[in-house]
Amino acid sequence: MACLLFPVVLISTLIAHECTASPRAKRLIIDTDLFSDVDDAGALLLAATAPTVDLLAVNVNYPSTYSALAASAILAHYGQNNLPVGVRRPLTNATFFDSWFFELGEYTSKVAYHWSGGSLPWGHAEDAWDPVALYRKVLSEAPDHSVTIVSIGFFDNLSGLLNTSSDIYSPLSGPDLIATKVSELVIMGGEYPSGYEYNFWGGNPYLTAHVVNSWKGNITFSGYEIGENVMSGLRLINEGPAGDPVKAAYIYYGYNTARPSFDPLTVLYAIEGLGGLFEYGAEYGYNHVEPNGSNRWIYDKGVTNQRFLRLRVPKDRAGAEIDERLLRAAYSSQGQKSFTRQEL
Ligand SMILES: [Ca+2]
Repeated sequence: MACLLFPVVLISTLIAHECTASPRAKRLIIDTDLFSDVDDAGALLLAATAPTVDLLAVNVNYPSTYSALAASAILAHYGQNNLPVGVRRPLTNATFFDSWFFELGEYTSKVAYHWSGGSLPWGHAEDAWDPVALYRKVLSEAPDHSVTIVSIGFFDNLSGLLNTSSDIYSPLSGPDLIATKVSELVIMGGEYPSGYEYNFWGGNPYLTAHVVNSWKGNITFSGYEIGENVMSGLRLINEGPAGDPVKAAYIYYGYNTARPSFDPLTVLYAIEGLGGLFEYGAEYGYNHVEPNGSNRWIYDKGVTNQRFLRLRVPKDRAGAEIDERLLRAAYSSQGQKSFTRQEL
């Protein structure tokens, strides 16, 4: 890991000197649901502020106006004012209600309103890109084999990309454009070696199966069992900068409790690779998704382009690392933000 734990008191002075950019930025596209869990917000914070990342676009795979607007607001707060945001259609004004546990709160509409900004300010969700068109534009403009796509939600947008043919952006079909431009698809979803996980079944599981079972390039899977017990967010809540939108999101959503770290862990792998936190759970084989969204790892020695992750450190150590990263990332933006409407 390039950046390990530092006392919070040192953060503001160390940021300028630690985690300096590598010679080659990693080009990322994030595909997020940003709706029914808050860890997507933490993941966006990490991706938007990482000095080694060239964030190309964010696609939203949950069709709520507030999901798209909140993504834009969060990105703008961390200096990504012009980043293109796509969202799956048709849009609704759906807001999250925790009808499973009655313990979680809604955050996307509040973040979207109070931190309105970026390419989709409040009231302008319909101006968002079609996510499939945005994929094709951004991929066509990128150097070959240079883009990492991080999927931390559902699969509608990626399935749509696979179904495309030539257009104004590229003469290539979706699969050929992916083969030419994408270096790795990193997916938070499924359980390993087998299971039944929400990102795979909670949207349209047929589309999950379409993407996972037909994608030809490199895929790395971050399963439910990785993030489930890695808790994070409390330090951002307690020690984060006043007026930070992701700090607010964690407060609104979890009522001052830590949350599992599915998406921040997945983005951290996408940015830095195995580092000190991860190892691969299998040296060969591939993931297979059934039409109901359940999955299992097929140990086929003839397939080596897919992997799943395992933690190589205790869950508390991984949680502390994510907490430190979130805090450091939030403070790193202090010189960039233009305004906030709310002090927390
Ligand atoms: Ca998610």
